Amino acid sequence: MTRRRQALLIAGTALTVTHFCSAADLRLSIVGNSGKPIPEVVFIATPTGEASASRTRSQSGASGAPAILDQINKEFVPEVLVVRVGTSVLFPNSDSVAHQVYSFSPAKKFALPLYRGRPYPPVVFDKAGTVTLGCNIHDWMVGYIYVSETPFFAKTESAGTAAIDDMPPGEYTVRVWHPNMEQGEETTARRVILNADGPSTVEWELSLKPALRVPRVTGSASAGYP
Ligand SMILES: [Cu+2]
Repeated sequence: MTRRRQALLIAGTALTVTHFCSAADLRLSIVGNSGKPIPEVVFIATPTGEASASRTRSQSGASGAPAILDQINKEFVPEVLVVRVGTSVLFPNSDSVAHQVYSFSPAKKFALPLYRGRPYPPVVFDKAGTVTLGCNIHDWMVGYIYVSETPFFAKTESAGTAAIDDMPPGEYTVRVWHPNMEQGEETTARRVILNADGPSTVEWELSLKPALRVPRVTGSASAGYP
């Protein structure tokens, strides 16, 4: 059976989940084919049916505080940031060298000037989708902003786990995204029924492609740049 067919079968399966205490929390665990946990995986839960209706009142858009995507040691930190649609993101530069951040992604095209420190206002991410960031000075720098249409999102930590707490009970479509995953994001979709009587745990296995990164330039080869 091909991997794609397997993924489609998974997508069509309503999940049976385990409930053990009093909050409606959703927990996610992601491992690769070798069983190793995968960090930096975005986890999106979209309410459907009753969960969707009960959520309408409290969905007031993104919170006011901007999210931060820093530049440290000539890398984006974090490499993957997930925000609700409408969120402002600040791009401070914590390095002594200047960076020039840009994106050509349809969900948000922008280009900041060459700068050090924190001189520019935040960028508002007003359309759902994935945004790939680059730096015009350092070709190897790559970062991602996942702009979520729902407020129910999380990102896995180094142990490959993530959690979304205090969710309204009901039915959700849950999907995952990672910049190097082999299958398409939509093929990861699963239906999850979340009951009020306890957290639900969903486990996934995800295949990643090797990350194709431009090698870092070090030493004298980069000496001419600001
Ligand atoms: Cu740079």
